[in-house]
Amino acid sequence: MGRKTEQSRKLQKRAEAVIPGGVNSPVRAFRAVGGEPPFIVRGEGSRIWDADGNEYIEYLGSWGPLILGHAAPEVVEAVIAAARKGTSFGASNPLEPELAEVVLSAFPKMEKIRFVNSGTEATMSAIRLARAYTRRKYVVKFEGCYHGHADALLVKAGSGVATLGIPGSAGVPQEFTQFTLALPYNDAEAVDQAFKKFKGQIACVIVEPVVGNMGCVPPAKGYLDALRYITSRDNALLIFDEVMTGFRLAFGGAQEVYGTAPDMTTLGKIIGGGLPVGAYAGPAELMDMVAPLGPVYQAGTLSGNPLAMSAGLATVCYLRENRELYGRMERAAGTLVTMVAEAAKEAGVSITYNRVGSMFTWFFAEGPVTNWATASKSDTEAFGRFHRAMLEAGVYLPPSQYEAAFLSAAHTDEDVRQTVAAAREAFAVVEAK
Ligand code: HOZ
Repeated sequence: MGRKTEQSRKLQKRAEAVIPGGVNSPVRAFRAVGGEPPFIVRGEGSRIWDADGNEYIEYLGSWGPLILGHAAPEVVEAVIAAARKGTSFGASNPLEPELAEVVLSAFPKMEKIRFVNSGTEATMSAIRLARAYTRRKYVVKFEGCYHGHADALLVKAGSGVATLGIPGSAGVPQEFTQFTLALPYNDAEAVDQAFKKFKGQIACVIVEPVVGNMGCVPPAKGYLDALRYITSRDNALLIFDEVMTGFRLAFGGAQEVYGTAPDMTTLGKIIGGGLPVGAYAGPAELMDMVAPLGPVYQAGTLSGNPLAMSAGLATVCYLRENRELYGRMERAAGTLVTMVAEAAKEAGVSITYNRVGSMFTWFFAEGPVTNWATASKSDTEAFGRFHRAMLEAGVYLPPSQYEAAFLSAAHTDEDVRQTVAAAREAFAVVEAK
């Protein structure tokens, strides 16, 4: 219990005076877990350090992008080299087609890609394109899935809105979401019914093929294929939101792991190597509808920014050349989640876990977690106690039950061992209340 907090506390106070909640993204405020958010001043490999000098093993990875760990030398060198040549041109630069080629090589069905600045922009633009292509209005999404904070997608959403218990948002007129149908995840029958009810009117189904935004929830066997079948049957498009899972679960993302090909893919996080980026990709026939070739407008001052492109390129090229990393991360994450679950059992604490590759969640819930209905039964108070105890012990987990954790290529067996030891002590605190 020797963690110092004075400097972070001061910084939080200072930030709160000028930034809503002191944060630039709500879930960072630790409201769901209690305690004070440390201000991070440095990261290296699997570790971060806060303003008071506390060191943490961390499983946030900047919410997913840092698959190679903090300040990976390849990425840092690439960004420095790019910055020396200029930080932004507002004109095309050679790194854009270079990154486009490498990213597209991972997704055989995607022929063209457009880079944007965030996952929110990526999904918003993909849906605009799907609506233009199909000339239809309705969009199907799933409860507990989060596709950024565009108005039409803030319906029964996961991530921060689920964390704060407000799965929509004030300021979004009902008219803006009237064409959004939110259905339970992992329930193909519900999708079939919706397509029967709205026959010929649904433009697309957008899904996180492995959900990360209600915690990690994998698709049931055959579920993604069912989505593929139902959408194709009605000439609607299937969009895989692989902002989290792209290059995370495998080089070719969830579509490689599960063998189901969508019509469009949205990306972000890892393809920016820790700098702001997003992208949407699809067949040329579709993508050529985007301006300047077609009538679907979408633009951005910093899109294709050379620093972001260089960080993304360094990251995905490293992954392409070192694919054995995926097996290594999967084994380490497997050991971690099962050993922590065993520690929970020994302490008499009820948890269940989901893991796909290197993304995972320990749910403070009894039964299997397969959708939002089951995820939302988690004991979030117990999760909060666990989170605070882990932080005290030097382990930084996502500050929400409804966000996936990520293990990086920089995590070592020793990190895993220390994390399990910390969890053992934390469960005693969880149990004691
Ligand atoms: N998009 C990230 C994963 N849910 C969360 C980042 C945030 O909301 O700050």
